[in-house]
Amino acid sequence: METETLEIRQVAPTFAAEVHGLDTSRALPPRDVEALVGALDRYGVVILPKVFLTPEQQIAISEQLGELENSDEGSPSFKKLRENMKYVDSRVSEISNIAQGDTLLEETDIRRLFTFANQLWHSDSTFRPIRARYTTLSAVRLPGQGGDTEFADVASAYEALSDEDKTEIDGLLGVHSPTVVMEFMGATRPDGGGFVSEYGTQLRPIVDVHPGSGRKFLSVASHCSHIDGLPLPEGRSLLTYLREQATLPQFRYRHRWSLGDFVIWDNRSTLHRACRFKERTQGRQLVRTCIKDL
Ligand SMILES: O=C(O)CCC(=O)C(=O)O
Repeated sequence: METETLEIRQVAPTFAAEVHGLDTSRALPPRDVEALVGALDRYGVVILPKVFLTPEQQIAISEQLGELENSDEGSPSFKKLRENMKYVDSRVSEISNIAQGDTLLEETDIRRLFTFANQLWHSDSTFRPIRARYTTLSAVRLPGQGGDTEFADVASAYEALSDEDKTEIDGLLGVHSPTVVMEFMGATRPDGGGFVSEYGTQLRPIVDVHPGSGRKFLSVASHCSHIDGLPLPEGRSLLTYLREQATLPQFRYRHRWSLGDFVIWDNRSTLHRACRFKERTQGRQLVRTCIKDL
């Protein structure tokens, strides 16, 4: 498909597209921003192959899509984490297993926990009062093998549900909190106690509507702990089923990174997860921004 300025090539059966023709070296003109938002509404995941953005260029493009999350916001533990990170600007964060001094993270480094948690299907910041509308990642350093990012099209997955399933989940609210993921990952406080969420819990519809496309989508990120008003086991059983439906192979796209790739995704119409790699022996570093869903 060609818009006036961009060449768009869909890369998975139902969603995800490479976009060519954007001049990312400077601020985007308004018509390109509009075309980019239109592509995100339509494809959910937009890939700009090998554009090699600097963190400053990545911030500039991200800010054209909306207000950026501050990675410290509401979270003293994130602020502490950033003290060790290479990019100290709180508008970016790093997905990385590399420490200052270019060594791999120590076994006990808490950042490893976050990268393992990213291997669960999720949608960014659903546990915060304001979820992330978009996330951007730039590939700075990649392992020899693995370390892909996988995406799922949760709008097409919703549409493929049976009418009976659609009726059953209509109007249900999911309860989101980082605690469910952190407990699953075995996170503990330094004193050995259990993980305590700094965000409380957020209620979000299990079936939401995307304002850009008008399509319904399944909101079943791993941070959705249970279903409001349903007994815990019943709600978790339903969530497990819906996550399976949302991530069936026909609704997936797997991004095999090349250095310099810049990927933007819409956290409403997609789920994503990091794929495993040999993180004890190989380095992987991506620069990340998150745009608030205001
Ligand atoms: O590391 C990846 O491939 C995915 C990162 C991720 O899950 C995130 O940025 O939320």
